[in-house]
Amino acid sequence: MVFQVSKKETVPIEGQKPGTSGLRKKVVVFKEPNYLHNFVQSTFDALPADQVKGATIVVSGDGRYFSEDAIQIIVKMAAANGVRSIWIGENGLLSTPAVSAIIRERIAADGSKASGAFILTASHNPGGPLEDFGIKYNMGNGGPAPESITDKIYANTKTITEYLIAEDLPDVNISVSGVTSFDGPDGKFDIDVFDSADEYVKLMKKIFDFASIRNLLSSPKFTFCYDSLHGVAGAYASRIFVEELGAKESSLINCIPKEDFGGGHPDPNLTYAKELVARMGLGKSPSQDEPPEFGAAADGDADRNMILGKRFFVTPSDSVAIIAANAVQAIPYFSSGLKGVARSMPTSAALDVVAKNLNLKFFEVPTGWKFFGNLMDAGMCSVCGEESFGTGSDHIREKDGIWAVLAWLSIIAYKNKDNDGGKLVTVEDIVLQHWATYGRHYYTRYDYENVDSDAAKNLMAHLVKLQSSLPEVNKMIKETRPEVADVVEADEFEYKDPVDGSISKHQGIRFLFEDGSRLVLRLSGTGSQGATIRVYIEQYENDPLKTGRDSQEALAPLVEVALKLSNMQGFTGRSEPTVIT
Ligand code: VG1
Ligand code: CO
Repeated sequence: MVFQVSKKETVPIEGQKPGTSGLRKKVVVFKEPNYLHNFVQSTFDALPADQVKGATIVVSGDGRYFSEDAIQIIVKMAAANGVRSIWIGENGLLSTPAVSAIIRERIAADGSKASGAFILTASHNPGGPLEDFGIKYNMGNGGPAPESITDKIYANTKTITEYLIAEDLPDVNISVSGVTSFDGPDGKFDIDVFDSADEYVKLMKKIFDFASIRNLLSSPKFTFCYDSLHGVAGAYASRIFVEELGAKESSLINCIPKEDFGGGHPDPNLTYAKELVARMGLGKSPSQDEPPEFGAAADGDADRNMILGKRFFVTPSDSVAIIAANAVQAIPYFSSGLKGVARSMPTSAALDVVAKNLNLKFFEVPTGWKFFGNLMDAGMCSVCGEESFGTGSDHIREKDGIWAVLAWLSIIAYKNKDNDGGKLVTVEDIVLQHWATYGRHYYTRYDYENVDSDAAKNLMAHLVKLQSSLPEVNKMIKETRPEVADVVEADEFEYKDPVDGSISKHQGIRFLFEDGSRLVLRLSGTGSQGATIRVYIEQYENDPLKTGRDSQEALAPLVEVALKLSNMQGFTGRSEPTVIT
C-alpha cells in the first residue's frame, strides 16, 4: 500500500511562541484541534528544505502524558512532509541529553544520521491530563534550535493555512525495537524504534573512567542514592548505576518512568525532591537512618541534576565551578585541558573565579542552553552550567543530568584514590576545600510562581525605570539595610554572540554592587500559565573565616534590599516566594 498525503486547512492559533526551551502548555491546550499540528507544520516550514525532505528526524521525550498520541501525529506529519526516516526511542522514551547524543552519534545501517529532533517534554513541569506538555526542536548539532529558527517557527504559526498529514499510515508500535518500512508518494518511509539507552551509555563510557567509579561504589565507606522523580532518567539509571557501575538496586528511588511522574513535580530541588532530601538528612523531617554519602536527582527529561552530600547541599553554581576545577585530573575526556568555560548570566560567579585562576576562556550567556551551543561548535567551551540545576559539557549540546552525576562520582573517586585506610573525602570536604581555595559565593534564588502576568510586567518595568537613577537606588538601599554596599552599575543584560554576532536583548535586570554582590531579576520563559518572577541573589566572600555561614542568613540583607527595590509585595501581593533554592 502507498500512503496518501492530505492537505488540511487550518487557521493560526495564538500563543505558540517557543520560550526558553520550546513550547510548553497545559495538555488540554495541546489537545485542542490542530494545536500540535500547527506547531509541527510551522516547524517543518521553518527548517531548511533538506532537513525535512529525505531527512532523518528523531521523535521522543520524557514519556509524559500525551507523548504517545503526539508521536503518532508527528510521525504521520513527517511522512507527509517528505521525511525519509523517523527514529524513536523504545516507548517513546529518550532523555533530552540522549536525544542530543543520538543526533550526534547514531549512524543508521545505510550510513545516514539524523538532522534534528522533536523532543516531547515540559522538562521539570508536572505531567498528567491536567498538567503540562511541551515540544521543542533540536538541530543537527544536537542543540536547541537557535532564536533565528524559533522566531521563524513562531512567525509561521501566525500565518499558517494548511498542514500535511498521512492519515492512512497505521499507528506505529513504539514498544518494540525494529524498523518498519512504508511506501509513500515520494518513496520509502522508515520508522526505526530502538533501545533508549544504548547510544547514551556508550558515550558515557567514552567520557568517564567507569572502572574508577565502580571501585568507589564498591567501597564500604561510600553510599549512594539516585532519585529519578519518575522521570525518563529512570530509563538510564539502572543500566548505568546498577549494571555498569555495580550500585545496589536499592540505591535507586522513583526510577520507573511514569506519565504523571507519580503525581509529583519532577524538579530536582530542595522543595520538590522531598524523598531524596529527607534521605540525605536535609529537610524538615530527615530520615532516621544514616544518610548516604552521595545523593543526586534528575528532572522529568533528565537534563537537570541536583547534587547532595550527607546533610549537605551543593549549589548548582558551585557544582559547575567544582567540576571545571577538577575536570582535567578526574575525567579522561578532559585530560588534554578545557577549551573554555561558560555560565548563564544569573549563575553565580564561582565559575569566573576558577576560570581566572586556571587561566581559562570564560563566557557569560543568557539563560537557556541554546546559547552554549555556538561556543561549543566553535571549540571555545568545554564545560558550562546554569544555576537552575543544569550542568554539561561539549560531549553533547544539552545539559546532562546523568553526566553531572558521573562527573561528581569521578571527582570523588579521584579525591579518594590514594585513600586506602583513611576517612572518605566527602562531597562536603570537596566543597569546603573549594571555598578555601577560591572563596565562596553565597547564593539563593526566590521564585514567585504563577503571578498575574500584568503585575509581573509592571514590576519589571518599574525596575528598569529605577535603574536610570542610581542615587535613588542607593538611597533606598541605605534606608533598608545600611550595611549593604552601593550599587555601581545597573542594566538589562544584553548578549552579543561571539560566534555569529547575533544580539539578544532584555535578558534580565541586573544590579551590580561595589563589593561584587549581584541582584538579578527576570521572568521565566518556561511556565505554562501566568508569570514566574525569579530573583537571584549573590554575595562573594573570600575571608576563609566567613565562608561557613548559613546562606539564607548571610544573604538576608540583600534579600531584603531585593524585595524593597522591586516592591515585590506591592506589585504581586506575595509576601513569600513559592520556592527558595
Ligand atoms: C528555566 C531555567 C533555565 C533553563 C530552562 C530550561 O528557564 O531558569 O536556566 O535553561 O528552565 O530547563 P526559565 O526561563 O523558566 O527561567 V529545562 O530542564 O526546563 O528544559
Ligand atoms: Co529539563
